[in-house]
Amino acid sequence: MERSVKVGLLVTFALTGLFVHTGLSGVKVLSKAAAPELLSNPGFETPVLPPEGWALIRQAGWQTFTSGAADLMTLWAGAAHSGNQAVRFVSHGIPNFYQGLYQAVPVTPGETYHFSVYVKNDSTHPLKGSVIGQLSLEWHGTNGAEVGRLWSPAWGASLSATEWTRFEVTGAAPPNSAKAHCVIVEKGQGQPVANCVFFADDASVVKVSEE
Ligand SMILES: [Ca+2]
Repeated sequence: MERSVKVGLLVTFALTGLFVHTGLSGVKVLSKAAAPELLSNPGFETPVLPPEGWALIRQAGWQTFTSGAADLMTLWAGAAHSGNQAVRFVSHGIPNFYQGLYQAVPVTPGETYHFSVYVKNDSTHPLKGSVIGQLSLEWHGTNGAEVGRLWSPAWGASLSATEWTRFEVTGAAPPNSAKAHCVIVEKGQGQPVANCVFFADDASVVKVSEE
């Protein structure tokens, strides 16, 4: 019974964002007030790029992965949600390609975690075809094996190029999980177009406390 109540709360929570449910007497209240940031370099401000410069994202504390093609993710000083830098993802035209970056953070089973990022389309090289981006929370056990995965909604060709849009995914760490890979991934799917660009900035992972 307690389990079903909690699931209902999490659904509401995911739909409405981080609001306090004062109307539900006797139910645990969720809040991220003062929750410490679990990511390092969440705003991609390190290392500071030289004028007209660029750097691979793996120089900035994030791990990268690809489907085999070249890594086309770099730190970028030409767009930022805050500070001066963001990450620039450039697409391949290779069907079903993917590339992404992640950080692993320790988690406690049963605790709820909230992962978000701001993304923006590039007005001069916007996303086209089937290219999308997405967040995932991948739960891993103490032996490293994945024990579950949650996805955010995806962004694609309709993503705004004038305003930053926040995407998020929230969920409870499952039994036997020890860490979460917090992933920002780009996927080509069936009909990707090469050289499409989106930017990502101000990622955040926090444990949602119960007050
Ligand atoms: Ca930034």
